[in-house]
Amino acid sequence: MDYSLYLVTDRSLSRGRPNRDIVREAIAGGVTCVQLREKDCDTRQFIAEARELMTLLQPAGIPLIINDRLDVALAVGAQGVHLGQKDMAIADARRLVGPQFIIGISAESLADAVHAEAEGADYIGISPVFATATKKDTAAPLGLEGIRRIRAAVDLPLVGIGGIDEENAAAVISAGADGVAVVSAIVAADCPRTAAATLKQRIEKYGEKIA
Ligand code: TZP
Ligand code: MG
Repeated sequence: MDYSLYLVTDRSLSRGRPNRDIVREAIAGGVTCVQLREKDCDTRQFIAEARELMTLLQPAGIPLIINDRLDVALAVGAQGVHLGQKDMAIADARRLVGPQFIIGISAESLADAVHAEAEGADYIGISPVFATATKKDTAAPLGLEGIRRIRAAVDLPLVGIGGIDEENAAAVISAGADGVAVVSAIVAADCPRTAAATLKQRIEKYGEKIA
């Protein structure tokens, strides 16, 4: 599983462009994972959005992760679900799916991250790394130091989220994250394809330095 450039959708930030357009461009720019995040739509539309993204992502071999809704993920054959601290517990989710299904969780503290690993999560979203206007109810930013501390305590893949852009993406990786998850840096960009490609370049450049 390659979490290095992880796009999280948000239709309210896409300047009227549908998810399919953003995701098509992001694939061309090199995203390695996509999460469909819908905070404001009914179940039937959520499933329709997810199916549409599956038709784009499957041929590209890129996994689709569904935010919050395990039922939606299962209905469309998505590869995983992303859960928050108040969503279904990992152990409960795992009872409903096989071992291949990806369960990611947002950790808002070192304790959350350690607990997520013990419970059997497949990856951890470190949330938020920096302050962000995209999500209103975030915990206090964990910063690069928070990534370092979590990296030292858990072996799971770590994905930083919150306020990440092309200027700070390499620092997030260099602090120990396996990937960066972004909303506005791609979704709200004039050209989501170029934005994804630039982020990818920043991340890969760091990879070369430590290789
Ligand atoms: N979870 C923690 S921060 C965040 C989510 C979904 C929003 C990140 O958005 P952006 O625009 O990349 O800062
Ligand atoms: Mg949630």
